[in-house]
Amino acid sequence: MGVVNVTPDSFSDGGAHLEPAAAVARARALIAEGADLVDLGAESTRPGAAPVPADEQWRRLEPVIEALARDADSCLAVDTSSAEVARRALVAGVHAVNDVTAASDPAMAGLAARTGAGLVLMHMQGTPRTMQDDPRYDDVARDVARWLEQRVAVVRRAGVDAEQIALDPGIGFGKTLVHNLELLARIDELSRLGRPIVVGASRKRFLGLLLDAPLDRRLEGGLAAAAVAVFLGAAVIRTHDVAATARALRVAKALRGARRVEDHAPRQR
Ligand code: HH2
Repeated sequence: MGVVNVTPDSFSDGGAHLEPAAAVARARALIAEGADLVDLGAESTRPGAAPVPADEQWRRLEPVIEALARDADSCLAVDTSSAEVARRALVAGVHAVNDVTAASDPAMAGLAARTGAGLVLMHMQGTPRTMQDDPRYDDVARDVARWLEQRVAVVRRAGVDAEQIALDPGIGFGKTLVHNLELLARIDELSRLGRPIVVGASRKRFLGLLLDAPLDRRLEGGLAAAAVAVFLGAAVIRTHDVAATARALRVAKALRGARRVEDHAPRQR
């Protein structure tokens, strides 16, 4: 899943794709690099970010979605927690909604149920404004899994089919460095929820802390995190750097496949 933020203030590409033509070109480039899905967002969710009104999100997104939806090979998601923005995006040709608040707006579940659109439910503790103020868990992997399980039950009751749903532990959303590491290292525990797991570690602050590196020197760290996540069973990697990620994931997937054979076949020497 390639990321295009049509925002002035996203943490890593803010301002770069605010002009519709730049966003469209970036999305097409990511598809050419191997993205199966492009995630279009118009509201930054970086720590401390303020909400963007639905009308402003749609003003930013509309020309971009209209252009991309005409492309035969584009598969698009909209990164929004506004059911109104999601509704307009789906009408305009988007296929899935990526909601970092896991359908906190009850209208979101109803919309997904009516349209059959894909729905990514992401875990966050708090809101972007407050989420990094001393986040706490008893056991981060278990707590996140339980919370996601509850959100799945809520949207299922609203009529969303299980097949529509993917789940995301929300790396960096109300988590310390240790929480993020533990979640990634135990990502296989989310598999028991029975839905594809999405992981977004690309360029995030925990990589900066580990590597003591600014945004433009976090690529290798993001690739390492993505490869481990896929090796442990993650199905979708959300990334700003598609070409490099696609290459890394081919290797990670091959290794995962080799391990499965090893698990089931008698050992031969
Ligand atoms: N991370 C960001 C935004 N949306 N969605 C999912 N499902 N998973 C994530 O990890 C995730 C997400 C933050 O990254 P970015 O979009 O690059 O930045 P910003 O929120 O500042 O626009």
